[in-house]
Amino acid sequence: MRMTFRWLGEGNDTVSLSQIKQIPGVEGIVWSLHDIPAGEEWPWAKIQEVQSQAAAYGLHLDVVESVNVHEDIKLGLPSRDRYIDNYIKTIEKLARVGVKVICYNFMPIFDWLRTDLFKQMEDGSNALFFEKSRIHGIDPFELVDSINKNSELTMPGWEPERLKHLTRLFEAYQGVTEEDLWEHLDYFLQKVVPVAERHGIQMAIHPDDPPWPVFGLPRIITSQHNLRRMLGLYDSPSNAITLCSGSFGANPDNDIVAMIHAFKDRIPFAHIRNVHVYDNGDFIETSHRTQDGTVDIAGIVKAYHDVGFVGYVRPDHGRHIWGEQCRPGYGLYDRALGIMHLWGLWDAYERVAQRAQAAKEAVV
Ligand code: DNO
Ligand code: MN
Repeated sequence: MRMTFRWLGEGNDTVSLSQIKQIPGVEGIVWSLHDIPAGEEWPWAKIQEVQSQAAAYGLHLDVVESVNVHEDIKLGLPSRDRYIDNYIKTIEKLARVGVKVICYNFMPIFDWLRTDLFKQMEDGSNALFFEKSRIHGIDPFELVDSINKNSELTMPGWEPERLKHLTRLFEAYQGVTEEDLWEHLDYFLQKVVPVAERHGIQMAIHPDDPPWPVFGLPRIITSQHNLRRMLGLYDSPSNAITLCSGSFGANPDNDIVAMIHAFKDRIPFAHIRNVHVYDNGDFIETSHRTQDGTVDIAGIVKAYHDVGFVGYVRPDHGRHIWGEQCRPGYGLYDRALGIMHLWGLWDAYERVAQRAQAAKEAVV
């Protein structure tokens, strides 16, 4: 497994490249141009700027997260072709700086969704929290306001630019069903995957977070069954998955170990994080440690080890600990601790496998 760390860009992240460089085993950044609105072609100069910033620390740029998909593409509007053309031009440019994986998602309007960004925990830390019963009473407009007020920095997934047109967007999604969304994803993939293929890039869809419909908007990347359907839309290694254990793990019916075994050839990028799901369906983002949540992190790392995983990994959201002031979910400390948990597990499985191999050879 090749360890990476999300970096939100110079002046846009509380974590520096110099700090990232010091986390054991991190070889690259997972990056994006967060100030470019969805649908626009990424400017070459800005791509090169990140390239030289990362190069100064010997970090690679192999993974981009995300190139956001314009809402008109998800809505299937005639204007989508223009935005798909821009998407394709961006893919071609990213290939020129050696990008191998592009993570994206296909969630209408909202990316990840929580009811509380700083839920106070007993140990003094705080973390992102989702209260199932509250979500029904929440006005999405107020939620967007409170999320943007709570953070001075633009949060990935909640870019004000994207959310400016909320009313219009909600209207546009009236009557758009899950089947429509499947069709629109299919249309997008038929255009984009062949280009990615030509450039040796894997388009890796991120699951919906949480993996069920919110505010009456359809969501489709929610389960193993639907992942299979997604992969079937275009049979190519370039039509792939970002397997996010925290997003899928918010629904305890999802068996992430089974997903790893089922789709091992189509997972170039893994997000590994834990959540604790309560009996009433609420969930809190915990430390990455296996025992702290309800997602079987040790089992997941073992499954990746068992299938000989050589893809990219990153810790996902972390708690806010030791008084760190950071974007919700994207501090340095807890994610760095998460990495050490993942390495600890990986190294131990590696050692066990080596010993078993040595024992086998000794018998022969
Ligand atoms: C949640 C995060 C997401 C992710 C985007 C990718 O688990 O990893 O915010 O970055 O959905 O498009
Ligand atoms: Mn994720």
